[in-house]
Amino acid sequence: MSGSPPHPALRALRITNPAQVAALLREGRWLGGVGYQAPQADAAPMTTGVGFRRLSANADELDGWAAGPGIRHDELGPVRWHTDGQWLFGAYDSTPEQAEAGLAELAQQAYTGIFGALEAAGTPHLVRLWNYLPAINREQSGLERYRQFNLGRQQAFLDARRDAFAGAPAACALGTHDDGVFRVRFLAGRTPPRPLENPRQVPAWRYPSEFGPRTPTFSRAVLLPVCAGQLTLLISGTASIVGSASVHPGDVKAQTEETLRNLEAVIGAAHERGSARFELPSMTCTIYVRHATDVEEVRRRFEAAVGADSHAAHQAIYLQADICRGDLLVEIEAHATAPGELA
Ligand code: 3EB
Repeated sequence: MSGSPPHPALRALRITNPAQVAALLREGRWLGGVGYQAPQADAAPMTTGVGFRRLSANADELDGWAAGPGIRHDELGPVRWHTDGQWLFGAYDSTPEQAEAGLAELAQQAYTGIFGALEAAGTPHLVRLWNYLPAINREQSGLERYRQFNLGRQQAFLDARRDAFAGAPAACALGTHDDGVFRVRFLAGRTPPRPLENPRQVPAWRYPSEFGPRTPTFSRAVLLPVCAGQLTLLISGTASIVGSASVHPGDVKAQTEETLRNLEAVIGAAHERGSARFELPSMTCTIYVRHATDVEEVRRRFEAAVGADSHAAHQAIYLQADICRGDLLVEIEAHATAPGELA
């Protein structure tokens, strides 16, 4: 890998001060990000908020990406993006009416549009996607809306001859209750990331059909060389699933502990695929809790695992969100960058 490090560097930032975004924009280094405040017109380009109920004081921070310099804006149909030619952060927003009508065809259209944008921009390789689905668990026309989304998403990957199974990007899919807009945010690059699976779980793209007619298109994590000698680990939304089954129904403590074991297992998988060393206490986490009343219990378990004084404990953002299976009460995603090379 040391022969051709990707340039320029990609940096993950948890932004506490909006002035940071303004400064990065002026320098041509702001790629984009996800904020968790109420949806509003972009405060800065590519930073539209997603309206979750915030359960921690730091939840007005935003998860952003910087690269460049020389970042430019472009758009194609309903997809818009920022790119420096090496890295790309993009956004798709439906109308509320489109999302209300159903998510199968809409997800297929959205992803087809995203793939077209990635080809046009010359950054074809998806790294990470963030999917925000209004009424994710609602049954509609005989199929739960999350399962509708899985149908359309997988079909778009197949139509575009992209890896819908092994080799899929990292992702999360959360349910929103804000303005009814189906949103997708995505990070892509000129070179493919290394996908990772969790040895405790069946790959999501191989789930049995009891979880829906088409399987979810995501890997448990990706390892991404972001500049010479640095790897970023992006762990997808991780929940209380062992094999393919949700475990500990109704028990938020046990679900949180199972989720933490799954995160450790994915970190272990990363250690087999690269020399970078990651540990959960120094990762940046976003924690989604289905019931706001569970947040203190989840926080207690999380802080017991990572240490109350750790980076992970201080940085964790807690949000109320619906999770893609009705029996899941908590989901945690995490990322970090560390020195190392792919194995
Ligand atoms: C799971 O493991 C929990 O459909 O993109 C986590 C991360 C989940 C991503 C997605 C779904 C997705 O199946 C749900």
